[in-house]
Amino acid sequence: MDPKRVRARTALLVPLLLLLTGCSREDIPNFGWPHAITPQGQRALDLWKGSSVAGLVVMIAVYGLMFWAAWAYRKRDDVVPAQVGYNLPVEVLYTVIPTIIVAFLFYFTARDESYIDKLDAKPDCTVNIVGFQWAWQYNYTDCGTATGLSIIGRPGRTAAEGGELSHLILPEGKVIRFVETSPDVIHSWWVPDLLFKRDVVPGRQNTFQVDSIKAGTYKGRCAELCGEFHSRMLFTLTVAPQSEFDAMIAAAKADTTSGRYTVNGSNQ
Ligand SMILES: [Cu+2]
Repeated sequence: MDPKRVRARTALLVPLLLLLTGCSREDIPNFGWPHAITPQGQRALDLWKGSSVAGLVVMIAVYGLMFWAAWAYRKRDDVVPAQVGYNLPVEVLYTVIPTIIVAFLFYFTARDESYIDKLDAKPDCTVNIVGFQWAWQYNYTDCGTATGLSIIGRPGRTAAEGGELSHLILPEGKVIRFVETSPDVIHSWWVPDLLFKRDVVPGRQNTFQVDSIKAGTYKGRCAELCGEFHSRMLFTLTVAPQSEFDAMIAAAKADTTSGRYTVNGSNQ
C-alpha cells in the first residue's frame, strides 16, 4: 500500500481507538467506575484507583526502560557488542521488585476484602434476596416496621403476561445485611452502583453487608447467565430516608390487590 495512505489511515485510527472507548471526562478520576454509594463501595473504588495508578507507574517505568535501552544501545558502527550470558544484579532486581509490588497489592486487597466481607452481629435491617428463574423476591426477615413484608417479582416477558420487575426499598444510612438464596440455579445479584456483586447459589446462603447506603434510585440486574430469560431479571433499588421508607413500607403492606406484596407469606 502507498505509504501516504498508510500514514493517513494510522492518523485516523489512533484517535478513533482512543475516543471510541466511550469514556467521558468525568470517568477519568475513577478510572471508569461510578461513584460509590456505600462505605464498602468506597473501599473497592479506592483499591481500584490505587491498583490502576500502580499499573500506570509500572507501565511508564517498563516502557521508559525499553525505549531508553533501544535508544542508548542502538547500532552506531559495525563493532560487535560485548557478548554476556547473564547479569546477576539486574536479574536479582527484576525478581525482587515485582515480588515487592505483588506483596503490596496483596496486602491492600486482603485488607479491603476482609472489610467488605465483614458482618455486624446486629445489623439494622436484614433482607433475604431470593433469585429464581427469572425474577427476584425480597423478604424483610428482620427490618423494623418492614419485618414480614415480601416484595414479589414475577417472571414474564411483559406486564400483560403477568411479568413484574421487583422493586426493593431500603432505608438510608442503615447497616443492611443481605442473605441470598436460590431455589433453582446460580444467579448473581448486582447493583452496579454498589460496586459489588455476589452470586446467589442454590443450597447455600450467601451474605454480605453495607454499612449505609446513600439515598437514590439505582438499577440492578442478574449478572450470572441463568437461563432463557436471564436478561429480564432486572430490578430497581430505591434508598430513602427512614420516614419516607416507613411510609413506602406502610403503603406496600396496605396493598392487598396488586399482587406485588405479601405479609408473612399471605396477601393479608
Ligand atoms: Cu438470574
